[in-house]
Amino acid sequence: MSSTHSKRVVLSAGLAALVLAGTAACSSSGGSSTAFGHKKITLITGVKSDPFYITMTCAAQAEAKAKGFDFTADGSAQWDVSVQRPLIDSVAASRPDGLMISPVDTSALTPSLKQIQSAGTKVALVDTSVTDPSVGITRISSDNEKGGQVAADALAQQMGQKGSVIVISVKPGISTTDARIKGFTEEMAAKYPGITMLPTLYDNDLPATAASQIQSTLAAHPDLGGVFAGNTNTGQGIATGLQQAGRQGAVKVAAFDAEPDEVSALKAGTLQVLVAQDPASIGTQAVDQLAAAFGGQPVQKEIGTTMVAITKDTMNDPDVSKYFYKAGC
Ligand code: T6T
Repeated sequence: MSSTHSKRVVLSAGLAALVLAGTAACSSSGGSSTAFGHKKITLITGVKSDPFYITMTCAAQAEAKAKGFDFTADGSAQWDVSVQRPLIDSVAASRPDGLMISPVDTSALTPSLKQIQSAGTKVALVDTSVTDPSVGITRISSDNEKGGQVAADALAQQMGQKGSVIVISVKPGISTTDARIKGFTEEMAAKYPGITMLPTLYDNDLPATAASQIQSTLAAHPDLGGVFAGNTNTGQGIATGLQQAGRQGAVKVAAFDAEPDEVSALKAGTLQVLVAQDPASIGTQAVDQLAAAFGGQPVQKEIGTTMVAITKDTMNDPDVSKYFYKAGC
């Protein structure tokens, strides 16, 4: 299996909307389904209602249809191992030719995934991954650590490189959000001595919890200068909490993702920076890599996809707004 993982940094026009372009898949042309027989792909996402995963699902579904594959998608109702496990167990029973999955934990589900892989299903890890390197013929995601660094630089600029900052994210043990926090905190420590980091908080992917946490933080630290939100629901909750506290705009926020509520909060000035990913490309490229595997073609072990740091000044640029997530296909 070839393994290339290269990135290009492209600064778009206008205020620095930083585009981290991913690698391009080197999968085969794919060919028609007759070349592979009638293949079946199942997608299990982290949270079914999440616009990041809805955008990924829509793109994967379109690519699978174009290649003549059967395609089914499902996802957890919430970010929880006990909720995702039954979905994985049902895949073990149905034995699709390909499984695309965003595991909600870096290790708890690995035995089930190895069993599915051993039974002949080709596994593509999309967005999140697991620690065990033997799982997955391909791993496709943003460079989340780099995304955390980009968020730190953008937030520090918004804050005038001084003041206190808090990170609020989902829960420990998620490969993507853990990497973002690592990139963010290390960048802040290395480059911004005038910025003080408060202890990280976790909201279990619940906006109401994030809203409550940011208000409690403001009560304890009235001079709070900035917040890093690790994903969509956290960004939504922080925007709500700041509005409820009357501190929107005064406390600067960099949030990962670009789902509709976050985009609205960016436009309203409640959030200042969004680090958008390209879930559509993750979904499309995962289908392409599975098609290559079905056809005995080379498969790319790791693929990094694009991220775009967006501000209110750049959000109306079509080359930027094309990264906004969908709430439906
Ligand atoms: O940020 C994305 C995804 O990359 C992450 O793994 C989990 O949260 C999201 O789905 C957004 O809610």
